[in-house]
Amino acid sequence: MRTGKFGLQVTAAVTGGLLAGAALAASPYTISQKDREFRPREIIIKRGETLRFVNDDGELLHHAYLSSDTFDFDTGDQQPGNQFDVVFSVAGDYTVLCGIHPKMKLGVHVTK
Ligand SMILES: [Cu+2]
Repeated sequence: MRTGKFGLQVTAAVTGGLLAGAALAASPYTISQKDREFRPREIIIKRGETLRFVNDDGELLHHAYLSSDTFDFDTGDQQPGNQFDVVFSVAGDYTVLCGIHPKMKLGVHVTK
């Protein structure tokens, strides 16, 4: 799954040119979802870098999402063990929430 998803981004970058920043990004930064928390709770990345949302809980579902004027995503319900990559293509300061656990918050600061 990891290889397939990355491969998809590379293909899109080569063919479309729009996702070149994503293809050039460093290895994804892992955001763990465990015990109803995002770990870490804050992260600073550069525009075009990828966060990998992983459900590290044994039984709980998680559902990370972000809704803002400039950027949004939605992982859908994530089963334990599931991972979901998000390329942050727009600079800004964001708060990622979990649709299942309202107290879960992740600060993402995307620099240019
Ligand atoms: Cu959650």
